[in-house]
Amino acid sequence: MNQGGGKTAMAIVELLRREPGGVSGATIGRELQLTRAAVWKHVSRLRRSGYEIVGTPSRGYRLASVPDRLGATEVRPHLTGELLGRELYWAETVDSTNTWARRLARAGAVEGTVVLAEEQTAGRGRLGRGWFSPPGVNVYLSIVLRPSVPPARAPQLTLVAGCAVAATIAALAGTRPALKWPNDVLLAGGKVSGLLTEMDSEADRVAFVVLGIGVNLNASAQALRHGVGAPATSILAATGRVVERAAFVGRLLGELEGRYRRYLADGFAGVREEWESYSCVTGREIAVAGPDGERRGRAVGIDADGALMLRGPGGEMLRVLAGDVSVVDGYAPWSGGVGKAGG
Ligand code: BT5
Repeated sequence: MNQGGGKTAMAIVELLRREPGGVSGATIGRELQLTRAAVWKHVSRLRRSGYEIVGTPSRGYRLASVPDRLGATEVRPHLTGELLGRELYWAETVDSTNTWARRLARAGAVEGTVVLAEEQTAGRGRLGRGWFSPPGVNVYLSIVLRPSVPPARAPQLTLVAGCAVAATIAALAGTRPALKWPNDVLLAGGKVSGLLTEMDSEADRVAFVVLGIGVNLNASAQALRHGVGAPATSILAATGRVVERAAFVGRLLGELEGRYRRYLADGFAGVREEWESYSCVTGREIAVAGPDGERRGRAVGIDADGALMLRGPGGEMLRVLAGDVSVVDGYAPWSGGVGKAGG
């Protein structure tokens, strides 16, 4: 496990990206103040780690392809913000990026630290559930945040992040997903993404939040059918589009950074309307299985704090802070049929 991507290697890749026609070793050396031998050494190392760099006598070095990996060297060129991703950690395989990020946060990791893995061997959902995390096709990332808000407000970050995931999918998959309170993102009949927000708090303030995001990008429908015991999909399975994973991560972190900053400045109110615009449960007859048993009613929407509001059978309003939602009015918009949705 490392932070991946030396600074010089990253600078060379950036130069090569900027000059798709090729750039001479002498120019690289001049710009980065390296000897030709040092340039050659870095290029060789990049090649060994999967970068296809073609060398021609006339044009110098040309970047032919970038490895499909989520290391710092691959992700950094796609970052647009200043906060999220300023520290990037990457691993080929890890038990859970959330567990890893929590460890880093306890050891003092700065706000905005992002942890990525190609594969998780013990990816986690809520309440001890698992997250199917096959290697090399999806996104598994966790972000360390240190918002100065009371602990009770931390769950709002799940909704903030849900909007960012939905906006990123809408932009890169060309189709608008739906949000199911509190932490599911749904696309064409299945769950495409799940969020797991975990917190360490002191008496009356959050010490840190680890925001975990799993998104199925290029997993096949078949793999998801075998790996998940509930309706699941990926962007590829739902739309036929292959998504470049590093570009997706960059876009997602940018979308999230903007919303996170607005949330810190203006509170949850600014997020609420956008969240509602993606909601697939508002107006539906639903059941919520929560810590205090099951509650039924018609979903009215989320309130100013992000709690789910239901109108109960007797017309009374119910306020739900946690639970699993399923639609019971005979039509589940994400499953295309009757009954309970997964997640
Ligand atoms: C979630 O929990 O949806 C939160 C998932 C968070 C995963 C990310 S990946 C990066 C970070 N590191 C982690 O270890 N976790 C986070 P929940 O609402 O409890 O839903 C879990 C349920 O979703 C499972 O019981 C399955 O039914 C279903 N599921 C599992 N893997 C899935 C997948 N890859 N795609 C769609 N659905 C899945």
